[in-house]
Amino acid sequence: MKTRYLSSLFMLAALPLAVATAWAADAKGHKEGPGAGYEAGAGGPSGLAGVEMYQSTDPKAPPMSKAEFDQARQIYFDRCAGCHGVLRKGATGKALLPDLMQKLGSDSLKVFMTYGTAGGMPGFGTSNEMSEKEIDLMARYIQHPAPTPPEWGMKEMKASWKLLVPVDKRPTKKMNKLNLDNIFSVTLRDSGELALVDGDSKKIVTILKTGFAVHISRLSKSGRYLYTTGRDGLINLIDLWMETPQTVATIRTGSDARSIDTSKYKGFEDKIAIAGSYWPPAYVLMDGFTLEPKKIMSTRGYTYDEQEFHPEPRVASIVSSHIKPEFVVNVKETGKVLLVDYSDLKNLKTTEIEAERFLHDGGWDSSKRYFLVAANMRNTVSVVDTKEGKLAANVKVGSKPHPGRGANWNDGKYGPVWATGHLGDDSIAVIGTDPAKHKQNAWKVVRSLKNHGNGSLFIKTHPKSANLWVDAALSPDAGQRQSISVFDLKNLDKPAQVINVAKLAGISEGRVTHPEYNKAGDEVWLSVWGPKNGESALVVMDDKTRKVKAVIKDKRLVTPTGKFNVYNTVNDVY
Ligand code: DHE
Repeated sequence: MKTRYLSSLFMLAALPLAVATAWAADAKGHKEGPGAGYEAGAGGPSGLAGVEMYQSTDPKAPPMSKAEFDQARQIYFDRCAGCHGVLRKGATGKALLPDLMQKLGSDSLKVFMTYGTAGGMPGFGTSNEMSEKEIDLMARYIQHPAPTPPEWGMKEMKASWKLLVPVDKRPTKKMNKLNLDNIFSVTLRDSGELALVDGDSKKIVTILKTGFAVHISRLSKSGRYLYTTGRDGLINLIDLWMETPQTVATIRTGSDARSIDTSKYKGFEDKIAIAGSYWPPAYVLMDGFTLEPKKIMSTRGYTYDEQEFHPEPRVASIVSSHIKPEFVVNVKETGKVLLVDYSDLKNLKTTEIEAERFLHDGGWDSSKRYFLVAANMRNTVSVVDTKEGKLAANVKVGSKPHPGRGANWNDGKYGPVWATGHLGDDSIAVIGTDPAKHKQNAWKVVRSLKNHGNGSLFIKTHPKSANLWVDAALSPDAGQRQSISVFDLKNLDKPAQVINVAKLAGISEGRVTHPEYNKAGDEVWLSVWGPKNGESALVVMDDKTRKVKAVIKDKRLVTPTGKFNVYNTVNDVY
């Protein structure tokens, strides 16, 4: 790692000074350390990679054939777009616009791609992720104008929409004997599937085909319908009442997507679904029972702070309010949180809240009035007061907060709190969340706990538990990423117990991630996320004893990552 940084610094010295300085300064926007590799696009194939696009060429740039352009375009969307943006106007990484790229020239660009940058851009050559030939191709590609992927409007959505089982052909009562509240919906990332696992018997109920690399599962208010979104924007609507749960409708809402949720407010239960897209930058409101698209809303616009136009502000997390007919939509690049009132789709009202740029994932506080969302590249957690419809606070935390949905508990000293781990350091920020009864602690980091490693993705507890479970799934240290920290919430001055869960499951290569409780709150389920062609497992830990209760291994469990317990997801218990 050190050698890579040193070599790239050395190479930087060989560039024209002004250009190299500008580049090095901008490179600070890139990822550093344990989070490297966890960026949109770098995290998995993008839905845009296979999309045909128009090749426009710049005569000042080195030539490319159509076949080379198509290959480079695919590599760009799989590996680069997450940081640099679809249109290369820069997102968390630097803008890669043709005039500057031509100034840098092919040789320098090849150096950056091969060795990475001091600011944290991965060395695609040194890590063998790209061959010399591919690096040459990419160096030429980014000197030409960026192709624009097709937009995806109502016509395309409607054409992709499949109502496989109409509502009147669905069961009128639950047709299986499953305890639906305790079903776990498990993402099988690299097989483009979803496993439904019975939390009581620990047996796989069924495996369903989905979009590729499904990102999240969310549940309708009644708990009957399960929604998933693939990175390719394919939404599956699954009816859990069927004898064997099955997909009853699908639609593609875009070509690159991460978020989905459904209406939970009284009178609107199950009725409206919402999906967010990375491309095109938009969200769409749909019929919750059929996925028929009703209304598409673009998120293109101006950043909240500098008020610069951004052509592709991606939709990150979306949550559904329990106290109002509203969805909370977090727009990454502009740093705006939208409260979308779905009670009248024809006369849609949205409240636009200035929060912070690079919004990503987040969750409710225990009262479900405040939504806390990580602005990861700004080391901030933004707190939105959904009752008042305004920003409550921007709280400075550690390096690159990544909470998943976070964890809530009633702290003996500070009252109700919510916590997040970090990608960029080993701290866990504990934030006071009760301005009514604990005003002095509200929206302040009241405790900072020490995780067993950097690169934490997810943290979890349960109202019935006295434990807090925190992963370090992206730690560069193998032992750390295979382990989980367990803190005693009654005595947070005591260091965490660190458990190597992968070892307990007999898996030598794997990341331990995404703790999720069962409905009762007495078991914690963990994924041992192994290689695509290797072994993975789900490990069920007894929350009280912190001992293994069950190891679920099955050759169908390919790269399990996120797990969503039906009851806890419906009710936002975390
Ligand atoms: Fe995620 C949540 C985006 C990579 C597993 N991820 C989210 C959310 C967003 C997001 C916007 C919040 C959704 C919501 O609540 O509505 N994730 C991204 C990316 O852009 C990124 C960095 C790169 C990419 O190309 O997708 C990325 N994510 C990953 C992974 O590599 C993970 C670890 C493994 C995987 O399955 O792909 C991963 N992300 C998850 C999980 C959640 C999630 C399990 C839901 C957490 C929860 O408990 O709600």
